[in-house]
Amino acid sequence: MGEVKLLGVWPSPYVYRIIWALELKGVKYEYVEGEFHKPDFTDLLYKYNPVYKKVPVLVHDGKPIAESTVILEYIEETWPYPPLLPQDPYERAMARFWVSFAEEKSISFMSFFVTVGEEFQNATKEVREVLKVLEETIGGEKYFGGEEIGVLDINLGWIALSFGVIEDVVGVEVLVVNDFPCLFTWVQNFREHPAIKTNLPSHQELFAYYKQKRDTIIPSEVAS
Ligand SMILES: N[C@@H](CCC(=O)N[C@@H](CS)C(=O)NCC(=O)O)C(=O)O
Repeated sequence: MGEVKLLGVWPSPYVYRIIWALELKGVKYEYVEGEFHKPDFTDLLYKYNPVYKKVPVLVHDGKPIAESTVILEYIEETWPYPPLLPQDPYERAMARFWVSFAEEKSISFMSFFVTVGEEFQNATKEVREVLKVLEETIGGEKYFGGEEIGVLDINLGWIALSFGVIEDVVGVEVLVVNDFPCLFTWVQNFREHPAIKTNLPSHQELFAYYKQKRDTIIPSEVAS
């Protein structure tokens, strides 16, 4: 298996993607959790990811790989079982298509978190549209990957990880059971999976983190 190290910071949703994938595949790894203001950590990060200087970075036998979607592909090729991508080439292409869709649309969720007024109304509308597409895509399946967690589940896992917290911080609920019953069930299924549920931060900790983050971006007199 070789030596596997993961560089991350708490509570990065991109880092969680890699934690979940490694856990699902039973890969033994050392998690190096750091903070961006600590030089010991940033020296290491800049050495391993000089282009973007972002986490996650996976270091396999001394060789660094950056960018969560690239790391997920590497993990899938290096430790193929249990698979995160379907065996059928067309189904694989479709899984990659939806990963690309999810990556592109994640910007709307960011706007939902950091805007007010008309911009916020537009972002909320966009988030609803994206959720509607995802609702139709998952339909009655347990996971986006079918009976097992697949690459799209991992990619979208941040919704199960933190979107509920973000809604609480913003004070607006969008992903509600009446509007998105299949996605709502998926959030529960995903969070309940044994490899995931032991690797999720608490709602309370995340709330404090996101509240503080939003307060620094949007002054309270603007937010109210
Ligand atoms: N596209 C990257 C995004 C990673 C990312 O944005 N990581 C954040 C933490 S959540 C980061 O390292 N930011 C660097 C900084 O804040 O200095 C990926 O998928 O890995």
